Amino acid sequence: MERTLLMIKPDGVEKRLIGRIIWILEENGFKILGIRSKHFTREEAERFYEVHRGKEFFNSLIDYITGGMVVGIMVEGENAVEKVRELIGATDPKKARVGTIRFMYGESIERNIVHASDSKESADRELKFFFET
Ligand code: FUP
Repeated sequence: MERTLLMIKPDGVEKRLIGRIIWILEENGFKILGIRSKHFTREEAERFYEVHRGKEFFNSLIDYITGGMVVGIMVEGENAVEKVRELIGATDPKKARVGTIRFMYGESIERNIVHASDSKESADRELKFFFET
């Protein structure tokens, strides 16, 4: 069994998609081990997205992610990291596979509704922003 973080971003919360996204996870056989909402400080958001520091979209990304509440969901299942990434779809909703969360609800590469950890190492690191793991 593997654990990963799915985070609903401020636009997902704004669009009232929390329940629907949890439903999609459960419907796909995942177990929800924890749910926590929070408002990222700038410092936390910069640490969360530290791999993108220095890129041209970094400041805009930090403005967006600190602009409202986010919801962290601890998800458990077999190959959860890879499978949850498949469920959310490509970063750019225009390129996301039909039926994925970003295809259905994402507006742009930045306002793309959700985040999910891209490796076991990222999952361990990112879960700590929401849960005492
Ligand atoms: P993902 O792992 O699919 O969330 O994508 P990345 O780690 O590549 O990007 C993280 C976030 O940075 C995206 F969700 C949105 C933002 N981003 C942009 O705003 N512009 C870009 O060109 C790439 C990423």
